[in-house]
Amino acid sequence: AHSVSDTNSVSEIFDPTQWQSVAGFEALTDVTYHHDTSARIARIAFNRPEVRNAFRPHTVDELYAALESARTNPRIGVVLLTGNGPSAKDGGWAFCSGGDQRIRGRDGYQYDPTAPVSASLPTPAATGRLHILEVQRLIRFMPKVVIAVIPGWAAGGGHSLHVVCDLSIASAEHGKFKQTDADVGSFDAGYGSAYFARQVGQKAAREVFFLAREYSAQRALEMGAINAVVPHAQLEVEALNWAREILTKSPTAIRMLKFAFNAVDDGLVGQQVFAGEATRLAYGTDEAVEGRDAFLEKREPDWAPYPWQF
Ligand code: S0N
Repeated sequence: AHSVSDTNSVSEIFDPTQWQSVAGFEALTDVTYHHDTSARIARIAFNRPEVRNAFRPHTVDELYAALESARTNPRIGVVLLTGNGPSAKDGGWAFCSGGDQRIRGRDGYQYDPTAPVSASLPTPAATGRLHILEVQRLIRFMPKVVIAVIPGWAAGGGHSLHVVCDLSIASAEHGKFKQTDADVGSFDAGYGSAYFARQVGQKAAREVFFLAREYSAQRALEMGAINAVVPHAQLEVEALNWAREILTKSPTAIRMLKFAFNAVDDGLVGQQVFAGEATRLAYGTDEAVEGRDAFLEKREPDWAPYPWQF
């Protein structure tokens, strides 16, 4: 066994033969970012196991940059979002425990003056940030499948992050869930709560938030909050299996299905995202090409070959 304090290791259940580092992202500190050997699956992991993978603003900047890289890479179809571990301090495992409460100020989370500065990341703000919500939107609206791979605690804003992922798989032995927002005077009033209630029902969601009790991976499965419970040692193997199976499907069908599932809860923004994909499909038809060409050739379009289908 090894811990992330060993320089050569990422996480105890990380298999280095399956992954390669991503050029330009080697200097990340709070997050690790890898592609699988086929460069079609991304693994992005919180890397602060000593604080149960709590995020500070710098963590969120790195997470956003890695997710954006995966989003804009046309080879990548699936993203595994996970947490490295265990903690070298006490052996505890975490997916993510939400915002780092040590640097929470009155206007959001403060940049840690000791956090590394990188030219490729935003300039640290003088004011507090709550930009984990920007990460939530990136996950929600990226046309790829994002799987939360939960090796330990998903608490607070970490619980919200797994909620917004498309699928969630948790460790049977160490996967634990707790929505602590009401314990620490915080509240995710968007996807973290209201969308969670869509997943598990109003009564269960209110119980999770109002009582803030710990619940197990098995209970999360029974509630419909996650998709599978897997033996801890097999967690990343199984996540890779799921990702590889998804990669055998049609990218366009998966993209349209993700945005269809989203649209019903996302209002006009959901419609806009789905409509953008419909426009992309329409651009590929001869009918749309005729409209463009007619304009460029300064003539009336000829729609005759295109029936009013029923
Ligand atoms: C995760 C818990 C339940 C684990 O308990 P356990 O196993 O007993 O470990 P501990 O001994 O408690 O922890 C080990 C060490 O890690 C530190 N630590 C853990 N979590 C944090 C944290 N979030 N911030 C800072 N430090 C943390 C412990 O202090 C301990 O350190 P040492 O060894 O030095 O004593 C348990 O740890 C726990 O309950 N953690 C806190 C969970 C929590 O309340 N998180 C914050 C909730 N709020 C948010 O996340 C808000 C996020 C946000 O930005 C937001 C803003 C607007 C709208 C929405 C959101 C959103 O996304 O929610």
